[in-house]
Amino acid sequence: MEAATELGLDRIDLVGMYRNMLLSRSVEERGRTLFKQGKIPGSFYTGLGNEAAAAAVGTAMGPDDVGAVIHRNTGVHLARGTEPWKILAQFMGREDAPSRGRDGNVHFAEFDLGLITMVSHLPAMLPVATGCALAFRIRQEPRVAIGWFGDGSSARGDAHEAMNFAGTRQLPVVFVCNNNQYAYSTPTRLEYAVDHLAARALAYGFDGVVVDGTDLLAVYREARDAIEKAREGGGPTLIESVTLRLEGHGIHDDASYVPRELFEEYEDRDPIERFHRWLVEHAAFTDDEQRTIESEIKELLSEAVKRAEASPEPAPETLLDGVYAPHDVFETPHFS
Ligand SMILES: Cc1ncc(C[n+]2csc(CCOP(=O)(O)OP(=O)(O)O)c2C)c(N)n1
Repeated sequence: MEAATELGLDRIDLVGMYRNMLLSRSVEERGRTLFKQGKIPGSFYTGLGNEAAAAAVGTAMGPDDVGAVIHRNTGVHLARGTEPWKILAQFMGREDAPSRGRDGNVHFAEFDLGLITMVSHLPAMLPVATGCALAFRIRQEPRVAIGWFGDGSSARGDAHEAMNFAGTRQLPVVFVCNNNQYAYSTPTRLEYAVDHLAARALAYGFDGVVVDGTDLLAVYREARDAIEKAREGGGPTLIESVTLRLEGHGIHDDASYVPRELFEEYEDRDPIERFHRWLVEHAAFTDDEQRTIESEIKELLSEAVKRAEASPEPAPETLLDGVYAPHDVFETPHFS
């Protein structure tokens, strides 16, 4: 428990992050079932294996910080307060979902909770995170922006541009790379020639750290330190959180290109089971508590499915509503 106390986390925080991981996986499992029932259009994507990293960074963010999320970050949405029914409604393309049924099923975020919706073109949101950080600097607000990206996305120009700009201005932004070792079927050795992506930070003029993304407390420590450093004017950090995508890119992909042994290695390091063992050993977490959380999540999700299914699909004649900015008045949404 000492390690957690040093991080400013009490037992309630720890159990909260554990619950976040369980809920995140359960929401996605429910999504998988809905997909099999033909209720989810397109394909279906999860953050299986990335739960600890998402819960940890989402929890380490301050209330006024903002984040540009990607498709492996269900736990970040939950940590910011997105209700599970909205996520399920989003998966199903319903009218009451954050994207109101007008974008891909993992392209969503609740702006009011400080999250920015991703667009498909990865990692186009990193310059957006850097832009938020520039705005915070100009307005002299003690806020930090977080930009997530994947190992594959790191090979694109916009990743470099966002980090280079942030480095030159020492902006309050934290770049979090979910390095899950494959970009679709491309392994990391074909994505970059350095040992670790975090090594690139040196060239941009800021710190880079590699962390085991299956270790919740380790990710929390790095995220909290980087966020607080950025808030205090210490500039950006690149955190490379190493995990393995525990299934295919999406439900349509059998991941046959990933060696079986690699899956086995990472299944043994499942972030949820790993932190469960930690809680039992260090925080006297009981079977009763486990059962209570599980049954509470089960109930929450049956209600969530009902509420999501009750939300209509968007009416065809309204499909373009909200998709394009009005041409006469261009109002830029902004964080108050
Ligand atoms: C610019 C661009 N090229 C291709 C794609 C298609 N695409 C979507 S996700 C993906 C893999 C991205 O890999 P990575 O950044 O490592 O994230 P991961 O999906 O592995 O978490 C690709 C190629 C895209 N969305 N954007």
